[in-house]
Amino acid sequence: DYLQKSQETPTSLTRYLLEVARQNKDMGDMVGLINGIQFACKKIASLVGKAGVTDLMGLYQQGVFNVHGEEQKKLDVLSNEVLKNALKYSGKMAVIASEEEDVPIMIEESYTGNYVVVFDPLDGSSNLDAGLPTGTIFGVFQQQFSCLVHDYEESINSMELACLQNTLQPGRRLIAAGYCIYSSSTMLVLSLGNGLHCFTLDTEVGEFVLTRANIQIPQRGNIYSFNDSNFYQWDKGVQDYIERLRKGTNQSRSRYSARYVGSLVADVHRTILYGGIFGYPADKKNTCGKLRLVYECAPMAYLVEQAGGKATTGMENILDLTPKSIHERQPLILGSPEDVEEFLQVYGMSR
Ligand code: AHM
Ligand code: MG
Repeated sequence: DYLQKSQETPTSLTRYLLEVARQNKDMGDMVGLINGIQFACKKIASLVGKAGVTDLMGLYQQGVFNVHGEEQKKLDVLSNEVLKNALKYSGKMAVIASEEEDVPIMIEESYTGNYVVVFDPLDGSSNLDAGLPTGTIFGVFQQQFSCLVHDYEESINSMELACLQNTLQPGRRLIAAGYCIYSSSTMLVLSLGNGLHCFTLDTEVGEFVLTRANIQIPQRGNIYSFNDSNFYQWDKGVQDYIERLRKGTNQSRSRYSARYVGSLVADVHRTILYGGIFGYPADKKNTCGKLRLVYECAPMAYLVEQAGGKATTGMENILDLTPKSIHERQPLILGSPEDVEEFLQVYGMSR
């Protein structure tokens, strides 16, 4: 059995994408785009993997802060460049928005296509120096407004406005999303709107290969993943819910385990595979939560829904929110459908 299995040709991501393009004639460009992203993820995986020996750990420039008021890591900056370049030369891009860029950027005219990609190139980078998991998150929209300058006299402002509007689309309009986790193995988890599929990097051949197709999140889990140190800063509804899980007075009458890496990609990946609930709610300090709607919450919500799960702010479905600004933050609660439903009930009672 083992011999037979090892001789079968596994489905590589490249082969999967070619098959998608063969079956859907209008997906050709999307396939080119995802190919660009998979190349960038391989490159970032390699950079992250040898960061300790190539002096890539630590800060980019001490005392220099990004748009979020945080000091960027060397690998934050590098990963952003790698992804930007891969997208640019895919020839399919119109606009990109990144956690590491102050404003959305229009891709050079010669390479202009129709897609808008929002991304966080290296999420959880505070974990890097300890060798803990990090990840890349991305979402793809269709361009809504042309950013091209047809008339040289047209003001630069209207071009910038079009760029911005393209990136402020509700998650419901995503046509693809994914994340890549850099951990004990590198996995690209992807949806083109047709279910959620996981591809693991086979480092010997340098290809992502399909390791889980049509992933379904368990209906209910027994793990909760919240930053517990914020407990006394949370709303009463969140506190009540977490206390039920700790005491075992919740609907399933079982005490939940706590797991929290502090790296969104790792915490969401585990939640999708094992079930349960992940949350970064609002608290007294972060009154809108911490995570960014455009390139963290919305793509993750899209992927969790593709696996049969749910994602909410506690008040609204994440995918229904129209962002007002590119770096807007929102509370994010996601996971197994029964767990998220129970959260909404308990949270709703306290409002
Ligand atoms: P980053 O984009 O600066 O890396 O921050 C996002 C990270 C997420 O990966 C993670 O879920 C969260 O911040 C953890 O925050 P905290 O340390 O407050 O629990
Ligand atoms: Mg991030």
